[in-house]
Amino acid sequence: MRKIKGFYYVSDEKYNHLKKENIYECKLKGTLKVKNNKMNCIIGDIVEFDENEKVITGIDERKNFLYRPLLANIDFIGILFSIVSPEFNFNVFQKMLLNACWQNIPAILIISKIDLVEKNTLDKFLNEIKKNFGKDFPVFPISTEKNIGLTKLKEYIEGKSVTVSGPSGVGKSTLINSLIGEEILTTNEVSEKTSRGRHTTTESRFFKMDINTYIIDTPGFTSLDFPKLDNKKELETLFPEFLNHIQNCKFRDCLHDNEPQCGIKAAVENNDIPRMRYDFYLNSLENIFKN
Ligand SMILES: Nc1nc2c(ncn2[C@@H]2O[C@H](COP(=O)(O)OP(=O)(O)OP(=O)(O)O)[C@@H](O)[C@H]2O)c(=O)[nH]1
Ligand SMILES: [Mg+2]
Ligand SMILES: [Zn+2]
Repeated sequence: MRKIKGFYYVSDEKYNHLKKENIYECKLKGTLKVKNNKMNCIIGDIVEFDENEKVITGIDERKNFLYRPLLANIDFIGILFSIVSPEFNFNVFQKMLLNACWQNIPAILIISKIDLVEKNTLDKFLNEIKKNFGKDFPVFPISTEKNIGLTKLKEYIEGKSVTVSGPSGVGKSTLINSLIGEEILTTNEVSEKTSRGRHTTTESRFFKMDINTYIIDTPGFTSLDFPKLDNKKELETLFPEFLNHIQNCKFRDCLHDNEPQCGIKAAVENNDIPRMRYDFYLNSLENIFKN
């Protein structure tokens, strides 16, 4: 659930719904330690442990893991942005989406602070999202301030482990406090001068929201890397909306950049692929090796 200075906080709830959850402060067994390896045991790992000795003795194979923040066994990435204060950023959002797609973890978009805008501003914004990311992409507009949208979000994540990720100050910790119904996490106002958050949260931490439902608070990031890909051709696989048009490219190794008779560029011209997505693709193409 949590890791602090060499101690691992293990919950016994997941396999033991009947009795009250216990949290054990454990050390990691020596044989499980590979020197200086952050991957030895990470938040979200399913572990075997000795209740009396308070030692983790085994770690189950991970279903998946995320690098930044380092987490295991996540069902969804909840990408959280506020609509304003700080302002929504399409570029950063797409970068997060790209990373989620690369790690093969489904993403949902949670839009917070909708109490701060007029209804038609929100509607316009939601249309923009639909237009660029498809009508089936799950979007949850919420306000913790006015208690809007929280029930719907809760229903959607029931029985899952969801991480809440996004820039500083968008309301990640506030949302988690609302969802678990307790003021456990510290939150902080956005700076008036810069409209940015203050990096209040500094650790990733699992919270039990309900039976088998976990929500993970994470620190707001300052910068986000592009995925590290082996070759440029791989990038198109992270843009699912390109899939049906790639067969129309004349060249099999087409990168959809300067090549003639490109199916992707044709689809952009026909408005079958949103220009915003194509522009972001080109931007990524330039950056996937520059890590
Ligand atoms: N008006 C309004 N304010 C909100 C809402 N959600 C969060 N806030 C405010 O936004 C500010 C930042 O919230 P936090 O929860 O600390 O943000 P965070 O994303 O956890 O930030 P870091 O921990 O720095 O990454 C706080 O002052 C919250 O009260 C909302 O739905 N409406
Ligand atoms: Mg926080
Ligand atoms: Zn092409």
